[in-house]
Order: sequence, then C-alpha cells, then structure tokens
Amino acid sequence: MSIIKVGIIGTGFSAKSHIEALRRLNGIEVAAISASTLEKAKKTAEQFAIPKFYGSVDDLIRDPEIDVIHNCTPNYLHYHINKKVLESGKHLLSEKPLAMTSEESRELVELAKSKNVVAGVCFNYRHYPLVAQAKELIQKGEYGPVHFVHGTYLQDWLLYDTDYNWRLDTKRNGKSRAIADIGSHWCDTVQYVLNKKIVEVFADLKTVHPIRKRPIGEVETFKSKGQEAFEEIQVDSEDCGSVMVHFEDGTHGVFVVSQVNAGRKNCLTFEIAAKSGTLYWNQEEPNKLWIGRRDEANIELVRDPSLLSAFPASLAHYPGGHQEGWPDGLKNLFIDFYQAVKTSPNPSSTSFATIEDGHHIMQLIEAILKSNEEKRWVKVQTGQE
Ligand code: SOE
Repeated sequence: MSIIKVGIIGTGFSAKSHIEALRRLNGIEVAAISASTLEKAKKTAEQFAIPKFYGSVDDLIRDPEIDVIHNCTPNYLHYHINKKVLESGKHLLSEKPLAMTSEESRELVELAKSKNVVAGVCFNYRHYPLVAQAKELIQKGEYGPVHFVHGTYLQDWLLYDTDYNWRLDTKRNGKSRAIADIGSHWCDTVQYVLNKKIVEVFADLKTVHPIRKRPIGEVETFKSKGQEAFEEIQVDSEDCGSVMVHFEDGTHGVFVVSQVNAGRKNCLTFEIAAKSGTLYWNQEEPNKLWIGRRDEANIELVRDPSLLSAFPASLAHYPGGHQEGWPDGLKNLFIDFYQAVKTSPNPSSTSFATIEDGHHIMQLIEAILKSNEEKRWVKVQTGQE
C-alpha cells in the first residue's frame, strides 16, 4: 500500500475533525466522502477539496480505491454502516458508540475477526502524551499500587432547555446520552491508564430538562440556534449523573458526568491515588500532569517529548513548549491506527481503542443504565458474553 486512501462517511463536527487530522498525516489521502444526500456530500467535498463525493454509503464502500473508512455518522447509523464496511473487507475506524446495543457490537467484533481487518473506535483521549506518561508511571508501579480513582467529564453545551441536537433524540442517539457520549471517554481513558477493566457499577443519573424546546431544523453538536421557532419534546436520556465503579483488581473509583455544568466546556479529568503519589490530568490543560506527594513537594510534569519516556520525540510532531490540543490527540490516534493498517494483517501498534474495547464500553453503558434503573450494583458483562 503506497498512499492509503480514506473515505469519510458524514459531514458533521466529527467528520470535519477527522478530515483535518488526517490531512496532517503523511501517506494518507482523504479520497472520498459520502453523506445522506449528494448535495450535502458535494458541499463538504468542495469545502475541503475532497476529490470524490457520494450520496450513498454503499457507493462509497463499493469504491475500489478506498482502503479505510471512517464512520462519522449519528449513533443510530453506526452499527449498520460498520457492518457493511467490515463485510466489504475494508479497514474501519468508527466514531463511538460502535452500535446501539452490545448484541450488535458483539456481532461486529466477530465479523472484524473473520475478515482480519483493522477495526478501531475513536476514543481519542488515550492519545495525549501525558496520558501515555501517566499510564507508564502506573504500569511501572512508580508510585505503588492504586488505592482510589475519581474524575469528571463535564460540559455545558446542553445547559439550557433551548439547547438541542440529535443526541437528545433517543431514536438517533440511543438510550444513554451523557454517559454514552462523554462518560464512555472517561471510562476508556482511565481503563487504558490503569490497564484494568471496570467490572461492576452503581449509577445515579438525572435528566435535568425532561422537556426541551427543539428548534425547527437541524442543529450541529456544540452549536446553539438562539430564539427561533421551536417545538417542545420529551427527553428521556440523562443530562448528568454519578457512577461508582469497581475495577477488575478490586480498585474502587467514582466519576461524574454532566452536559449542563455552566462554564465547563470539555472538562475530562482523572485523579489516580496510588500508595506514594497521586496523578491528576485535565483535558483542558492537557500538557501538564500533576503528581501529588505527601512528604515531598508536588511535581508538575510538562509535555516535553525529549524528557517523556512514554511519548518520546520520535512520536511527537512538536517539541516541548509548543502546546498540543484536542486536534493533536485525534491526529495521534490516527498515527497509531494507520501504523496498524500499514502493518496489517499483523498490526504492530495497538494503543488505539480496538473494536473489542468498543464492545466492552457498550456492555459497560448497559450495566450503568441497568444499575440506575434498579438502584443497585450491577456486574458488567465481559468479553464475548
Ligand atoms: C459532544 O459531547 C462531544 O463532541 C462528544 O461527542 C465527543 O466524543 C467529545 O470528545 C467532545 O464532545
């Protein structure tokens, strides 16, 4: 494979972020895009100078030039499109969630295995240098065994009852919203750092706005439509909540999610308390890792690839002091994923979230919803159960 040709499905916030990040990789070409209508696909293709556009997913998948497909559509389309892509034998990078149910995601895992393709899910927060560094410190036992973990994923883009987006529509989003949309990132990132799965949960979720005012017409993620014509709709999915978790080695933890916390834009944090040190990371200040100690001064590691063992200069595009942000995390994910594509069928790189990881997150979300409904601890199904 000389130049790897990529097809993008979708035209929203995530599709645009994928296109931008892919454009920063060597040897990769964004060769085609598809959307629900030919007009939409054409408009985005022109905007981003993408050579080919299609008004149907099937046409894009059939294009023999395309090696890899990124699924950037709304959630309810993920399973059907992922299935078609895998059946075609092309490599797949899907936006999360992988599917609407864990039954569907299990089927996708089996299909990917039978086709021997590289299949990943876009859990991008693993791919910051200081998250990798936190993982290395924990895995090497630098601060001893982990006692307790806590954290947050807070946003405010759904604060008002006039804020609306397809994610509020259960049919298009799935039953869980704040947990599936952002809580899933917290779980994936922390499980990655600890290298341990969450096996049991106790959740307490809340819908702050059971009735919202939906503007007439489509509203993109993170955009607000202001005071236009609207209709009242019932919302069943959670705006916020807390979840206590147990990891497979018995470590206890808790995280909170909210999409209605004024002033919090994309506040994903984790704090891992180990025997002799506590590691704290915040996505809104991603180039620092705080290390708290009791008997010595606290430390703040700053992102400097010449000093970080887990994300050395060879992997980093920018030297220390040249700040990295959200688009870079996505780009780092793609570097890792495409390394696997280049070395497929025996991929040499596996720090991206695989289709199996995506399936586990589906099982985890279902356990969280069940726990909230039944107000009790619920075990997370694991593996191919
Ligand atoms: C909206 O909450 C959103 O775009 C999520 O869907 C993404 O996964 C997250 O990275 C940023 O916020």
